[in-house]
Amino acid sequence: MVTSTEKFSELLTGTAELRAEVELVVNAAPVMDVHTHLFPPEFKELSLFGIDELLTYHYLTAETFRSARIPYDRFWAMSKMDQADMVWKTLFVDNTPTSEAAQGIISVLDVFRLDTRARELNEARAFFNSQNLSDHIDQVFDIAGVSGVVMTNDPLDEAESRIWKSGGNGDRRFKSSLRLDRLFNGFESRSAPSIRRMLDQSIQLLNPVYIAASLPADFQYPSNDSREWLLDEVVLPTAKEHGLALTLMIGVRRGVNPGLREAGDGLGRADVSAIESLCERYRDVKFLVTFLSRENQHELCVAARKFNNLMPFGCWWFLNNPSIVSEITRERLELLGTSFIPQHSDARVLEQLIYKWKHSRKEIADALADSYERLLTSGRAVTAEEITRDVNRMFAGNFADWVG
Ligand code: RAT
Ligand code: ZN
Repeated sequence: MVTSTEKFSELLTGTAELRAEVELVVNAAPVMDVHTHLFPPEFKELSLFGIDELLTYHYLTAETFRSARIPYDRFWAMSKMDQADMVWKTLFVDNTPTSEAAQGIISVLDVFRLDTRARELNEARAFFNSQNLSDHIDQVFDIAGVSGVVMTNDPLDEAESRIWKSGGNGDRRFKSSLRLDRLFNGFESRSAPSIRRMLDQSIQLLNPVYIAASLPADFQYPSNDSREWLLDEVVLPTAKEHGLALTLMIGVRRGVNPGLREAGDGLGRADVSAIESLCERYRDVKFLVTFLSRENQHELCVAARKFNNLMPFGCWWFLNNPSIVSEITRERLELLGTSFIPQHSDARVLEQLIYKWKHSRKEIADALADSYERLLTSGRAVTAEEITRDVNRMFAGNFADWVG
């Protein structure tokens, strides 16, 4: 009789069984979502869920303005429900929802067996309004196969700060991170000791898994500017002292069209050598890095081959489309083996976890299956056990390694 352990370590020599196994493992593997904008219910109005929040996601409002010729001010003056109705009518009733963000809505409605061709949102609203939030979080995490999410926490945000001081987050699945955009992008200027104090206090209060910042496409290091000063004098010494990794998200051009509000940011190609210089100068700090421009992806892989304190992660924002996720994942598998974090969701609204992970898992499984198939053709078969080991490494292990 063949035992299940023997079956697990059996060589998968047929392509059909190999591909089926990869799909099974990738779909079942719990994933640690290393960058989101989600919050647990204690954070009240910051904890977003339901159809109106899903439809007013900035990825979708930007698309709506391309088809509905409505002045920006008129749209922003509308209530959230009216905005959601307009997005629905424009992108889902008057047009076919082919974009990734629009297809995401369809995937979410479909999972909950809601009418994906409805003309009105009544049924969907009634469904989401009837959910108990904490049960709903459990259900969504379960469907998405997400074991935990990293929040984006701004230590200089007053509303957030009040919540942290009055008990903060009770749900261990929501990990915190210290996001320092206001300091890095010049909205707050303070002396080094004052920033140090603020960071030390925030680290004590929030217990973050990493320190983070998003940076513009023209970010340079070294550069003799305030960002270099902040990195050298405050942030990297703090990261070192507390044993925290530094997460850098590079390539955003904020406010390209301010009329679009949150949807108005663009992107630009950045200089990857800035990351090489940081990794070289701070060999004892671990860096998690993602670039927003498709053109930077290959250079990031090459930089990671040179510096083993550099962990590329995710297909960020405008890159989170199936064709590009597929391309980047293949490039990374070919250049880095399994030593990278293939994806993060960047979810702002709870149920986005469902579609973002469903869609990404498909691309990751296909890329991985092709890779094992090539290996088979070259003369080496893999086992189910090895597939599970590889997927667990990419979905959780690499991050655990980085954040301790
Ligand atoms: O992807 C997004 O939702 C963007 O608006 C940003 O939040 C980006 O992910 C960021 O963290 O700056
Ligand atoms: Zn984000």
